[in-house]
Amino acid sequence: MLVNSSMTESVRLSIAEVHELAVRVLSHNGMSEAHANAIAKVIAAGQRDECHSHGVYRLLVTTHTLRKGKVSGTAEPVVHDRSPAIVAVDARFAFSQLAFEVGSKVLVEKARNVGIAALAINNCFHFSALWPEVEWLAEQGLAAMALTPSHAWVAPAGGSRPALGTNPVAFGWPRQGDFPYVFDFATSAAARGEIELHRRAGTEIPLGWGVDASGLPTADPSAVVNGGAMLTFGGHKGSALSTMVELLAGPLIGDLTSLDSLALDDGAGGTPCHGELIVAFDPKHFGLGDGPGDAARAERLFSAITDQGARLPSQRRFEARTRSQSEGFFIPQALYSDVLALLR
Ligand code: NDP
Ligand code: PYC
Repeated sequence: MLVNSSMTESVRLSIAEVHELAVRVLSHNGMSEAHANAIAKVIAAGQRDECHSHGVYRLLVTTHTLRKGKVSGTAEPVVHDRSPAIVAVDARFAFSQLAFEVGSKVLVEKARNVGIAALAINNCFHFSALWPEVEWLAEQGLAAMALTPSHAWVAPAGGSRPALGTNPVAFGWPRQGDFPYVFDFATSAAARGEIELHRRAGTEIPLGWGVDASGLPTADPSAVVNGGAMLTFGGHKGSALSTMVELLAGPLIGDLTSLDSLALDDGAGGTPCHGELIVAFDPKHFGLGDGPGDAARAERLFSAITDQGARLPSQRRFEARTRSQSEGFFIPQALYSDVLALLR
């Protein structure tokens, strides 16, 4: 660890140091080794890829949720084999990562056998980005989608009262000899974590991210968080997509909506608790994967995007990853101090 002299308010850490710090903080706050390791992996990966809203910052929220006694730090996930194409994992009110680690292996097996398969994770506290999951599935040669609700912080298009979660949608597509094609975004104009980071830094948010308690557009992150509402991206389109996420990763899999999750939180300010749906497609069963034709058509599409100077989603992330692997990365000193305080 090294303090950057030109940016005295930042601290440089390596990926291994963040992983170790995360394990230490989570274990100190009562989490089992298996959960702490599974969570440390996604937190270190988030920071490595410069996804600041889902990196080291998340240690504050996860620990707060542990200390409030909301989440189990030790419950082992239980797998329910529902059908040849469906596996459910009951996270038993622990965080989602260990449930994904266990369930995703069964998901891959089922997708390879049947062609398309779904993993439903139930009763999980969910704080993480979804790209680590679809990226891993793409590395196994599968196309994949992941959806999850959150807390009801977001107003539907045309309204001003929160009813929807920030509800991310992620997609991964396997590519030969390259990073997979991956996108992962909240269906709100920005993730809640981005607004929280602006609030911590005392900076304004772009107009269009949220409204204040009177339903008026605001650049003040605190006004959005305290009594206001976040907005969906793309107006009614984001609103409908977000509603789809609520339905597919909520009632369809026997789990909570973002409204239910916020009610369950009961003012504790903890991580949302609900379900997650992950669907995997094995290209071989759909006729793709037989070589040149279809995979090449997908590659021509990617080239048509990048040849004109547009970038593929995740490209920034992959570049950050390469940089972080050799140089480490900087996090704000204030965040580092707040995380160290969790060891007391
Ligand atoms: P962003 O708007 O930052 O990015 C969304 C996606 O768009 C990324 O794949 C990003 O790639 C890509 N992208 C961004 N700019 C461009 C561009 N100019 N051209 C092409 N692609 C681009 O993300 P959000 O704020 O919406 O979400 C951040 C994270 O928050 C997500 O990982 C999401 O899973 C997580 N989240 C988790 C929730 C939960 O309940 N667990 C709830 C809500 C969000 P790149 O990364 O390379 O920039
Ligand atoms: O950033 O919107 C968010 C979020 C919600 C739950 C985890 N991250």
